[in-house]
Amino acid sequence: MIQLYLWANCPFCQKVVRAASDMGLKEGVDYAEIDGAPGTPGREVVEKTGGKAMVPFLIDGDVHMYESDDIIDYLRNKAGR
Ligand SMILES: N[C@@H](CCC(=O)N[C@@H](CS)C(=O)NCC(=O)O)C(=O)O
Repeated sequence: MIQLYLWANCPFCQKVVRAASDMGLKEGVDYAEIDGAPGTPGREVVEKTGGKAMVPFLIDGDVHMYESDDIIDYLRNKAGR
């Protein structure tokens, strides 16, 4: 399943979640939401996998993505809408 590392305080993360919801994507069904706030285990995964301390971050198999607009485009293509 697509993994989205997010931080509740982050407006770019909020934008991604809103877009996913507008596409009809469901957390826990179409993607997994993981806490990527500073100091969390999720943030460690973000840094180790992508090399940057930044959220939102998407992991889908070998696909890794940091830019919220790229993530939204990727979800839209995956969702086919
Ligand atoms: N260009 C990125 C910007 C993302 C961004 O600036 N995220 C901030 C949080 S809102 C961040 O991760 N800052 C580093 C940190 O929190 O440690 C995007 O559009 O997704």
